[in-house]
Amino acid sequence: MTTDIAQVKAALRTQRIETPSWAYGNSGTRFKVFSQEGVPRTPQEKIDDAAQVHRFTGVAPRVALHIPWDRVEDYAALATYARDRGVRVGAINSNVFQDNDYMLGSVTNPDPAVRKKALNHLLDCVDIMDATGSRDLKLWFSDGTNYPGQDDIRARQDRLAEALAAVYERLGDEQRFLLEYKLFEPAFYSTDVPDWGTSYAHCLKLGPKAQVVVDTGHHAPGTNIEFIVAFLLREGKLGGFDFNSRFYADDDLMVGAADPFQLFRIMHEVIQGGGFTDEVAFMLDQCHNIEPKIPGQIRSVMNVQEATAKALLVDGEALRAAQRAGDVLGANAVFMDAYNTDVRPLLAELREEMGLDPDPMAAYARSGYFEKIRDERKDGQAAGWGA
Ligand code: PSV
Ligand code: MN
Ligand code: MN
Repeated sequence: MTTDIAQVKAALRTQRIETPSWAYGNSGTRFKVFSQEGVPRTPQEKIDDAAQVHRFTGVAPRVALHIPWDRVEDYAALATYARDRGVRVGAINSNVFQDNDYMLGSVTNPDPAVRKKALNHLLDCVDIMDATGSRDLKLWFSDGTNYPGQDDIRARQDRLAEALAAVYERLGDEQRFLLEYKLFEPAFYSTDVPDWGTSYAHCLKLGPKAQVVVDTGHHAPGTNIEFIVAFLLREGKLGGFDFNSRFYADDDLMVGAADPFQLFRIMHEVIQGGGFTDEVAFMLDQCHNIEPKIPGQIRSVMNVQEATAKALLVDGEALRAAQRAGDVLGANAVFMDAYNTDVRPLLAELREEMGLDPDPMAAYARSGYFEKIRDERKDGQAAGWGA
């Protein structure tokens, strides 16, 4: 392999992986939300936990907020709180799916009053971005229908376009929105933003501040996600990722747990397509229903790093030569060589060079942080999936 290891390490040092505030609180399924000891009681405590993930990995300096789960009086003060702990507030995630008014949809609801309420929330989120200095507004809509004939599919697209245009209009010069798609759930017949094509079409019409976000858990089984990534990057429309694993549907499991090879293929397209920059937000979106929260995030961050390191190890020159020569097996061998490399020693070495413990999981376990929060946080939990 002729890849320059120093260059690989330099690139890995620049990687930024954002963790979601909602990962630190209790979560579960519709059958049961399991309570864990030591979960945060406030947005500030979620930030404290996110800061631990950064402390042990060195590559997770941002934490995404979810509004209103992370509602506070003073968002600028919350951003300062985060900075004082060595992290920054990342993307602002809107929530127009947990209110009775939204039973038939939010921005696509047939009732104009409900649409207005939803839009106002989205605009409020941009106000919050102004206060926190966040660049990205992440929009995920649970909107859709359950039965054929329930509503006019096309009219719902018109309503969606109207809301998105109003949000776009409100964005500042340095701000963007990332429109997330999801195949189904909670709507079971039609979903208003079900796939990348729908998201892309809306974003394309609006302009460069509207970008598509790829949640790796939101596709039909067997979907070639790396193709979507390559296509969107080529069009300058890939705003970021919500990384998580899925076995069946939107399982929100640890990144790279279900299919590390897929994660590698995605990262290969990111690197090939010039997407390994801050223009593409590498975010995690997962909920640890049964595993401990902070170590779950650390594991996911490490899994993204491992996939990235392997993708950086692909010998580009050899790959292109084999591709040009039509050497199918040769090209595939170059690709697989990189994937089959054990990059853990390289990452351990890199961490030591960065002044970190080579084993973030063990270092966190030894740190005593869990024992501290378990003892301190006895009364309740913050808002989130589980509250
Ligand atoms: C629901 O599927 C979801 O997991 C979406 O992926 C959002 O990004 C996330 O919730 C937070 O709103
Ligand atoms: Mn998501
Ligand atoms: Mn999801």
